[in-house]
Amino acid sequence: PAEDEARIEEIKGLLKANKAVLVAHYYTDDAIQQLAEETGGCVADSLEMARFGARHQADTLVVAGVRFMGETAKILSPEKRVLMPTLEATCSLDVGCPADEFSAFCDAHPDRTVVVYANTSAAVKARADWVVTSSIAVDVIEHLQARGEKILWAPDKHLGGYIQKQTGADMLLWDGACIVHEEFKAKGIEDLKGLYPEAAVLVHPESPASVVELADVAGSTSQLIKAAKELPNDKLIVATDRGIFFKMQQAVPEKTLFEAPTAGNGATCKSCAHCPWMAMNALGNLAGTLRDGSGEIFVDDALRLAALKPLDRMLNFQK
Ligand code: CIZ
Ligand code: SF4
Repeated sequence: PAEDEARIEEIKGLLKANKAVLVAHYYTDDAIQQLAEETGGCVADSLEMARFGARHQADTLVVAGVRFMGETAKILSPEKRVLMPTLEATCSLDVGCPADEFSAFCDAHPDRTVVVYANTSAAVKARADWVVTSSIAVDVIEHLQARGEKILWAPDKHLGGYIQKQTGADMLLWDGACIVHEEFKAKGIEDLKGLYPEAAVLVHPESPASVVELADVAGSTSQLIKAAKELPNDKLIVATDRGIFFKMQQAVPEKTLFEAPTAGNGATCKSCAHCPWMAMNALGNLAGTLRDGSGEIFVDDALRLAALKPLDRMLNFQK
């Protein structure tokens, strides 16, 4: 629509005027991802978003995603201004792991190395020995296991259970879940496979074990996009936020992508394959934060330094 066109032009001007760069997650809406691409920003998973933001020369990073991604950007780049289209965009994993309860859990298990998923608050990261994203979680846990370490993992129990199965590591799991991935149903995927037996199944391991078991490839968003290119199949059933279809279809324009069903019986679900918090990022509030700086992220200095340690371990980790 013409209204969006005008907004997009305005945002392009504001990005320049603010020496700002737009960093967007794969799960944000197509218009945001496209704008990030067109303006020299990046569209990526949370690990690559963090790396891109830290390396970039811009004065201001505009992070389109959820709160922890903006916080991570600020922790890694304290000298930059970090803006988000909305400060209300959280994550069920972050909400389900309050720092005080988590800290008590760690205190009760002092013999374990604390590894947390990137989808956590700065305060939870500050209590951890390691931060990981789903792109490198298995590699890091393998490395710790080889050193004989026992793990305390938080917050996603499905991802934790998947890593445990892959590595055989001794892992004590926090009881958290992603409201989007938790909705994928094995029955629905099996039914779809019945219709398209030649289709490959791609699954993000935040999904329940019954769904991951059906996967031809399980992996992070960037790993799934890579797999879409490498697999010979020209039909793909994809169990992750449907925002990923923008980049995945670009990567394999000739292939047919199917959304994995979120209900086995056609019933509606809470979140239906699209994260409600990612969806809060829109052209209107993106322009708004660039105009008035309303969505700026601040992280207290002591907290920042404490959270930086386990984040740096992740960024410096070589397999
Ligand atoms: O589910 C998420 O929020 C993901 C996949 C984040 C990430 O690591 O990119
Ligand atoms: Fe959190 Fe799930 Fe949304 Fe990702 S998709 S931000 S894990 S609620």
